Amino acid sequence: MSWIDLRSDTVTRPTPAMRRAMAEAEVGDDVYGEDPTVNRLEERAAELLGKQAALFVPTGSMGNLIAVKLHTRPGAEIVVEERSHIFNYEMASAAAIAGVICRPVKGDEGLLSWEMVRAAIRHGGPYYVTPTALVALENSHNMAGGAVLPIAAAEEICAGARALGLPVHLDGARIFNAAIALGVDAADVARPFDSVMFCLSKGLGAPTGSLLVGDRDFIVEARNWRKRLGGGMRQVGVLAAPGLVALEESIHRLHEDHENARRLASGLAQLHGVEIDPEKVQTNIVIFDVEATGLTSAEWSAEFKARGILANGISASLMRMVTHYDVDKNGVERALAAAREIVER
Ligand code: TLP
Repeated sequence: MSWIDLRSDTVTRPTPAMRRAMAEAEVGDDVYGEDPTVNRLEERAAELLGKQAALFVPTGSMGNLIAVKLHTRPGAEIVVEERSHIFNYEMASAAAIAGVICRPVKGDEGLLSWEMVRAAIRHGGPYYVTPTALVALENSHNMAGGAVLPIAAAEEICAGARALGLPVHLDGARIFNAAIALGVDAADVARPFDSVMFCLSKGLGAPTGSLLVGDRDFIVEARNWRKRLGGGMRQVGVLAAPGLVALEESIHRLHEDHENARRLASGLAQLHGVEIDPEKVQTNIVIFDVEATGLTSAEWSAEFKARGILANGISASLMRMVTHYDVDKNGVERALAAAREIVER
């Protein structure tokens, strides 16, 4: 059976061009700053995001952790959206390694406003203990169905936070998806933020790697923290090379994933007991509620799997499907046909 894998856009495999680039990559010892391919990737990432400098990190989680660590001191709090990746999926690294706690705030369908953030900011003092040190946003917002935060809202939050002396980090794992949905450049999405992390290994299709971008001094310190976390990676040009291909080629086809996600959502919305508003699908993530079908998400996953479709539940009643370049229109139709069978079983 040929599988249609909609569990995540992390499952994408390197393209032939990426594999060639890996084989041919010029390399050196990156801990000495001598890997020319890594250096080119970092320069290109900074340029695309409109920041001074960038650091290649093995994962998005490490990029977020380094940012949290650098913007805070132990004993502080960071304001995040309640479904954010930093709060839910990073093994509490903010607490375990940076020594801060997350103050989760419920956004409107995942999207925070300055009013919501401001209400969660705390100034410390003998009773009102933990002071806020950082605000961290996510765009697109993975577990809010790939929702996109408009530029004006991001600007307002960043300006408000800055006026209170607080930096703002962006978990931009899928910043290029957000930029396409907004019809702007990634640099426009990144502009108001002090630091941004984005991933090469999601819809862009590179086998691994993320970039942390920000001011030059911030990135110098970030490099020290990457080393401290065991992330001095030596001849890692073989991994940076597919990242360069991703930045040249993959960005230009992400809109296809968004079209496929909308097609998927519209088809699912027709099915009895499946709840989703296709109008709200802005990028490549489709989250739908299956409670009214009488099956749990685990049962849906099993039923899908029996029909060659891979998709995970993200709660007892919510399923997530993520489109990417290994799933074409036919794959979407196969997933919809399977969903139809499950509902009509
Ligand atoms: N997301 C993964 C899972 O961890 C949930 C996925 O399948 O979507 N920020 C965001 C918004 C992410 O979605 C992810 C990964 C990360 C950070 C972490 O990236 P990695 O996996 O490279 O550490």
